[in-house]
Amino acid sequence: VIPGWFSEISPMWPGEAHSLKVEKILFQQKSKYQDVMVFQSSTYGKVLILDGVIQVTERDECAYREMITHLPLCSIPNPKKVLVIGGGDGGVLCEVSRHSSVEQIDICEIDAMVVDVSKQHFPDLAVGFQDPRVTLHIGDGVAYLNAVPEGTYDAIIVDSSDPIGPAQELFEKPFFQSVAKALRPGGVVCTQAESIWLHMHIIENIVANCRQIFKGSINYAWTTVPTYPSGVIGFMLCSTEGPAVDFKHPVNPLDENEDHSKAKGPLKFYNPEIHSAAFCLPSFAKRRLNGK
Ligand code: AAT
Repeated sequence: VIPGWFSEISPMWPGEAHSLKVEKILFQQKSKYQDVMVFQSSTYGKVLILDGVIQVTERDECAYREMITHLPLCSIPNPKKVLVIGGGDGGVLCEVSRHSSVEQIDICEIDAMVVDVSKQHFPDLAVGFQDPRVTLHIGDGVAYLNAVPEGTYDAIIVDSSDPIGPAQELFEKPFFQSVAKALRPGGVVCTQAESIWLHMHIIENIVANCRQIFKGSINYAWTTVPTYPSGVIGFMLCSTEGPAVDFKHPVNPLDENEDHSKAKGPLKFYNPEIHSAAFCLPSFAKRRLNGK
């Protein structure tokens, strides 16, 4: 450990640790669920850390939040009811609210401290909570989903932390089963699905479970986020049986239906070309995920 630097050390990426130079620690407290820390870095803006793992940096969070939101929402026509699990910083909510077709946005975040800390230190993300379509539920995403009536949502976005800690169950088969039940026919889910460089075994397990559960399309996509382990992070996209969804060819381009009333500023990362490109996998990953 280098003095004055934050190093992201975890058994999920043994033998390596990305480091950021710390200018100042702005918040540090233990919540009911995890250690919460915010610091000012010298090159990535403010950084949110949960249990020693980087969740958000001001500089590169756009790549993650835009992709995890618009990959699913631009793949179906007229999404109306959207559920976000995790995502207590509010960044994903900002992106969902760009979609003018959306009428209802529910979010279930387990840790109220994440929401409070975001309101205090990441106002540009927490502004997502101000959209009148948003309802915040504080609680476990697993329990929340089990109580949702069948067929409720057009899209579910699982913006969850890694499977060590409170998010563990969000990577397990029963969770994907309740996601499928909560979606309408032809509804879509997009979940945070780790790195092709570090976590092929986790990804293979998610893909195997989803193949059994989702009778529509199943695709893995990825994007680059410099401060996430290995610099890339992926998403599992699935649709339920019903109207066919072709994730690789977006049918709902944002620029045509975008809600400009909130003056959010233009998208920084997502565009229709990068949407389709996100599903192109390196050969090693393609072989493993296609079972060849
Ligand atoms: N947009 C920021 C990126 C995240 S945040 C993940 C959020 O999921 C955290 O706020 C965490 O408190 C919440 N969370 C964890 N478990 C649950 C649960 N069971 N139910 C609801 N919310 C939960 C993800 C960063 C990925 C990091 C990659 N290394």
